This record gives sequence, structure tokens and C-alpha cells, in this order.
Amino acid sequence: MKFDDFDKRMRVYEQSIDQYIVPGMYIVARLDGRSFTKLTREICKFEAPFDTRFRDLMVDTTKHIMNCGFKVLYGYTESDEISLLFSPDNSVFANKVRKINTILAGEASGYFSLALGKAVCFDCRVVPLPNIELVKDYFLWRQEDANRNALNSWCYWTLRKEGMSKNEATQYLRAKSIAFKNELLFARNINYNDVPQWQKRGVGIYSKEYVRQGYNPISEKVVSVKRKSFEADYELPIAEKYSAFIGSFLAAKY
Ligand SMILES: Nc1nc2c(ncn2[C@@H]2O[C@H](COP(=O)(O)OP(=O)(O)OP(=O)(O)O)[C@@H](O)[C@H]2O)c(=O)[nH]1
Ligand SMILES: [Mg+2]
Repeated sequence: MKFDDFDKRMRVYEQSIDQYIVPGMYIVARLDGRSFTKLTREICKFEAPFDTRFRDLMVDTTKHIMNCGFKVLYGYTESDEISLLFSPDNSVFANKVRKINTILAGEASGYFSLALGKAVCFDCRVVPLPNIELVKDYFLWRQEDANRNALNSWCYWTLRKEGMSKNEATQYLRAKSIAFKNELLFARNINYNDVPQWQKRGVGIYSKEYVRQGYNPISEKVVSVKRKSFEADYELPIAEKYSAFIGSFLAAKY
């Protein structure tokens, strides 16, 4: 059999489960660290419930994957997860699901591992969303997840530091209301309202314009040049304001 025919016959099998995001969909990709509970508690012993070193690794990893070939409008990170909102005119790899998932998971895992000095792994999933309202809801959902995680983690680690075991702390908090958890902290002089916003709301990463002074060797003059870079926002708005904020990334152009 000629190689061309052989190649054609075999490609049918590897392409048989290829999926593409259909045109007209908004694309969000979400990455999540694999077994980061073990990483943060046993392998690296990050400060609990929150460690700015861990946050900074997540923020830097987010910036890295926003810059690795796909057109990304907005990045968001909370806990060990990252969400990326693709630009609707992203056409890299024809929006093939396999390419998006494997490249983003690989880039994030490689970058985080080198920055930490230990091998870690991220998974990635693609979430196709049919309209802007659902894109807004997606990010509100992840932000609410951040808020619930933060309250729970603050309670869990407060109890652990008082001497409770893993099981005791988990059982103690099981099925407890938000009011109960706020009270638990308040009784120990921790006002959840005063917890840093990035812990409760997550961190947004988006392109910001800044002006840099540069030297133009032709005109031999110092000139102001506009540049763009991905910057982290540690004080994101919430609720309707966050919804409008997310909408603004799409409204600007689409
Ligand atoms: N100590 C510490 N832990 C953190 C911090 N941020 C996130 N984590 C932990 O990271 C883990 C993320 O949760 P999950 O993604 O649900 O757990 P996982 O172990 O990664 O499990 P899989 O994602 O299913 O592989 C939780 O245990 C969090 O407590 C931090 O700043 N400090
Ligand atoms: Mg995880």
C-alpha cells in the first residue's frame, strides 16, 4: 500500500473522536490543579487558608496561558483553578477541543512546575456558551464558588489551628449555613467582611494600557509609547457590577 493511502486509512481512526466548537459559541476554558490539596498541605506546606505565594503562582500561570497563542480577553483565577474567556474571533486550531485542552493544560503545568520547582499537573475543559448572558453567569458562578470556598476554608483552618482533626473539622462544618460560618469566625474575632477581597472574589487578569518612556534613535528624542500588558485585578466588583464588567470585554468589540 502506498504511504498516502496508508496515512489516509489510519487518520480516520485518530480523527474519529475529534470535536470542534461550533461557530457562534463563546468559549471559556477552565483549568484545575490536580491533587492540589496534597500539594498545598503536604508537599509544599503553603500557608492556610490562603498563601500569597500560591496566589502569585496561579496569577503568573494565568498570565502565561493568556499569552500562549490563543486570543484571550479575560482570565480569572480562584483557589487552584483558572478560567479563560476566548475572544470570539479566536480561530487558532479552528477551535478544535483537543488542541485547546491539551495545549492549555500543558502550558499551565509546565509553567507552574518550573516556577515552583516541583512537577504539578493541570486538567482543562472547554465550556461552550451560546450567549453573553451565560458568559456573565459563568463568571458569576465561579466567583460565588470562590466566596463559598473562602468562607469554608477560613472556618476549616480556624478549627484545625484550634486542634481539631481533619475529620472533626469537616464534620463540624457539614451542612452548616453561611450565617453559622460567619458567626463561628466572628466569635473568634475574625470578621469575614475584612478578609482580603482577592480571597473572596478571586483575581481577574486583563490587558491594561500603560505609557512608557522610550528613546527614538532616529528623531533622537524621548517619546511616550503606549503599551499593553496583562495585569492582575485583586479587587474585582461583585454581583451585577461584575456581570457588567464581564460584559464589557465582549461589548467592546462584539
Ligand atoms: N494552603 C493553601 N491551600 C490552597 C490555597 N489555594 C487553594 N488551596 C487548596 O487547593 C485545593 C483545591 O481544591 P480542589 O481542586 O477541589 O482539590 P484537588 O486536591 O486539587 O482535587 P482535584 O482537582 O480533583 O485533583 C484545596 O484543598 C484548597 O484548600 C492556598 O492559598 N493555600
Ligand atoms: Mg484541583
